[in-house]
Amino acid sequence: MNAQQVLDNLKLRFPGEPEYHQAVEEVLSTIEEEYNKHPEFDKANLIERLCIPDRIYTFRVSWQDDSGKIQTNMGYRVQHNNAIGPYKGGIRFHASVNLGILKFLAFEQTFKNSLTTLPMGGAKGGSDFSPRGKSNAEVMRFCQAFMLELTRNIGPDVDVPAGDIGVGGREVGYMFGMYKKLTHEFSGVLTGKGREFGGSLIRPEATGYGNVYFLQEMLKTRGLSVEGKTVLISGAGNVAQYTAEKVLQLGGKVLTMSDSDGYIYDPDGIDREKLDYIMELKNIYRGRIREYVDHYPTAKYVAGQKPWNEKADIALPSATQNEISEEAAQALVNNGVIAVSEGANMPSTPGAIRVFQKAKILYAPGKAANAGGVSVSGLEMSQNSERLSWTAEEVDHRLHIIMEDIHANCLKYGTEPDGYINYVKGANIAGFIKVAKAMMAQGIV
Ligand code: NDP
Ligand code: 2IT
Repeated sequence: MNAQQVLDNLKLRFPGEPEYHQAVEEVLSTIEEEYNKHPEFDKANLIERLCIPDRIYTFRVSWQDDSGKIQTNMGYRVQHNNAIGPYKGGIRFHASVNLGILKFLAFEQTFKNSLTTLPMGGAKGGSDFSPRGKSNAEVMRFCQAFMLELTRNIGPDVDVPAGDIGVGGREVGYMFGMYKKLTHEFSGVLTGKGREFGGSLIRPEATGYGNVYFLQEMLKTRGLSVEGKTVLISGAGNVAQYTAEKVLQLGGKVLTMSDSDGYIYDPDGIDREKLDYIMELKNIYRGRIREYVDHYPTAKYVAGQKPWNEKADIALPSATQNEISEEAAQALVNNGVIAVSEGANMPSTPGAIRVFQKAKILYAPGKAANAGGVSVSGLEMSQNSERLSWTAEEVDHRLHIIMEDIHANCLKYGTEPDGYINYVKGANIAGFIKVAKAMMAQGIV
């Protein structure tokens, strides 16, 4: 294959989906050489079959708001690839959601899930519904209306959704309830469930913890550790919160957290008590991060900005895609950052990645570093199948091993002649090979 030709062709066929094009370009540019070692792949047009989703469901969701008005939103499920297992991936509820964004996420998920060592294909779904400012009753009615349509396309052996931006335990619970009501079936059709009805211990923590375990592995390659390091975190949601928790446990100092309106910087560090405040603020009161400075006046709130101009040793982007521009990456590097590990999906723009790699800092792409979330989802599926639940220690131990394995695989395929580890290349090739072999074995389908 000629990666540029394949990409140009996809852009022509699927215009107006820049995030999808961006994700495909990053993968194709790093796997081209490996792919071309296997002429049988090209004969089977493996590359187009791997880049274009297996199928996409699009539907209208109608629901009634508290004032009695009937609202409509769009709902989607992108089933990208099920060569190595049932479709698996989160659901995002956010005003910015569109098909191009979900196609990028489903594409990435396919490689990420392959890296986890567990048998899961790739998918993603969501809606342009924004839970922000909605009452609990509105969120429930929306989740029910969304599931009314999605039910027929998913199943514990078909496609197993979970959370993502705007979808946490509350939303998964409402969707699970509706699925159960419609199908008369109690199954492991969603992951990230409440622990009382089949949810795995450590699933809420898994993405953030997993990212920090991956960071530890990266730091070890340079004889370093998290202890004593200053850390910038973006976001204040699920991933950001448990990233901060693990950094604190390991003796790091968290300086920032953010939401889509701005960021807070606490020069004394966000300690355990302050993190508890943020968790309560975000998870129970669904408040805004700016409220932090009312409680802790020695901290500052910077409206409309991202935290990347602050000086720190480590950056852990945990909010959303393309949140680190090339200029922001340069600012981080100029300020002496030693490691960037992505909790979010594709938070660094292509220009930012080039800056990190040119500076030869430790840089891990989301599909490797944030794979802990979906890994524990996979472990939740196993527990549901055997109708058992494992202890928190058992799940955390397995998560740790999985993150170490992913790191080892990145090393295997991404170590360059000068010893620099190109984690983007390593993750893409390792994720690709397994899916490619499975697809070849299964014929043209
Ligand atoms: P949450 O909804 O819990 O939190 C999202 C956080 O990011 C919020 O603080 C939110 O602020 C902020 N944010 C969302 N959209 C934007 C935006 N457009 N610009 C700036 N800030 C934004 O989501 P998660 O923590 O679950 O997800 C965060 C990232 O991690 C996403 O990229 C997701 O795909 C990825 N991820 C999540 C996994 C999971 O298990 N949950 C697994 C792997 C990756 P606000 O409140 O203002 O919207
Ligand atoms: O991006 C992701 O990996 C997730 N949102 C988690 C997916 C899952 O199925 O747990």
